[in-house]
Amino acid sequence: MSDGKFTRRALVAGAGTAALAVPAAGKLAGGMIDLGLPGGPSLRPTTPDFPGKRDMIVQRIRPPLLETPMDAFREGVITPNDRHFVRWNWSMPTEVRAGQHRVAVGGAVRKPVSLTLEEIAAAGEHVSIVAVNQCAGNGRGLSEPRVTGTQWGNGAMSCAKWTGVRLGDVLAKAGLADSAKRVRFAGLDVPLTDGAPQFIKSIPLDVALREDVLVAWAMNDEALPILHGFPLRIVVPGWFSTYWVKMLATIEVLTGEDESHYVAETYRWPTAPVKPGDKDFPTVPIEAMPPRSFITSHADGDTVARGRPLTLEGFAFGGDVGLAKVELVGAGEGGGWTAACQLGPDEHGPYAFRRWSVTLPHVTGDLAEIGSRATNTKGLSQPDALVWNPSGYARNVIERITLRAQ
Ligand SMILES: Nc1nc2c(c(=O)[nH]1)N[C@H]1C(S)=C(S)[C@@H](COP(=O)(O)O)O[C@H]1N2
Ligand SMILES: [Mo]
Repeated sequence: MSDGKFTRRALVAGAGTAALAVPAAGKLAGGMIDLGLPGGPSLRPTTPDFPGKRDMIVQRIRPPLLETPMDAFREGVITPNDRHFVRWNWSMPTEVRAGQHRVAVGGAVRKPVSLTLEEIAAAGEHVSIVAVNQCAGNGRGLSEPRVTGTQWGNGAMSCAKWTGVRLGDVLAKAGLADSAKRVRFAGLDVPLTDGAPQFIKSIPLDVALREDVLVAWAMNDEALPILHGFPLRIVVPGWFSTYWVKMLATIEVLTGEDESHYVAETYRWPTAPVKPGDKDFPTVPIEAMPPRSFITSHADGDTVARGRPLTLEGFAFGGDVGLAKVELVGAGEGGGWTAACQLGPDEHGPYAFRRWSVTLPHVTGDLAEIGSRATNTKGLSQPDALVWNPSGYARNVIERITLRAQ
């Protein structure tokens, strides 16, 4: 297991049944954290009480929405499983039996099949990929003006090593019909209210057949914890995690557009800039992630020594491609001033977090509104100003802090 070759035996026999005891509201131990959300309540409880988790920020208990505290990202470029953020839209089954689990593959296929975990694990080569799992609404709570939805700070993202088989190999078990256009996924979770749409998501066939799109059973060399979708989840490196369906139970091949709620009506954003109050503008699904970067060595308001060199550190990711560069930028349109940062080693490939650092030779005064700006290998850079949209999706504005010289 340690080399990432999570075996079939470990998946089927070792993992057995996964169950979750959700802590009761009002009984959570822990403290409070200020997420710095403008225009709304900013304090959230933190707790180590969720099974398999260390201190997490509680956005909601049931179904769980747990945010990763930013200090977790100082520890390294892989987020440990016990600090990986959690998001369930509707509900989450609290017990899953591996032995009874089946994945039905149907729709536009030659021969519909229902696969056991053994059959999934035997469907093809075992592949491990390190990739950032980021909610499309990450950082939504920082939107100004405010928007509706979970008021996340920037901790609805994490980076892990995912191991499984290629989705293409699983689809090959059923054989694609010539009419195949998209591939849709459903998990074991069901809506909490009658008539509400099930959380199902689909991706275009060319994406589904990418070499790096996985049906994964392991996360950082451990069986997927139930909170993260035991026993199987979809992993689409470079795309927002709304497509990374957990507790995968059904794969349905579609012959045309997906008219279901979570593709046709939500998780979409405007094709051109909009203002609060605008209506009936064209939208497209949120898919590939844009680049982002963060300073981890300092927080807003920290003091630094005047007349001395200053080293700043942080991490970045390129989105759906690798990083080209990270710069530190000063205040003002276009940056005012910029300093090239040194990128840490490319240890885990294009979809992973990567460290950066920069040393300013001589602090002469306050460093007002400084931020890091990542540019990916497609030439896409983080914007100076928030690209506001009504659901607060895909935030990637330069995140700024001010340091006081003393
Ligand atoms: N079955 C199922 N899969 C799901 C969801 C869900 O509600 N149900 N939510 C999606 C969304 S919106 C996000 S952000 C990610 C969160 O993954 P994580 O909890 O492993 O961090 O799961 C995705 N997969
Ligand atoms: Mo999400």
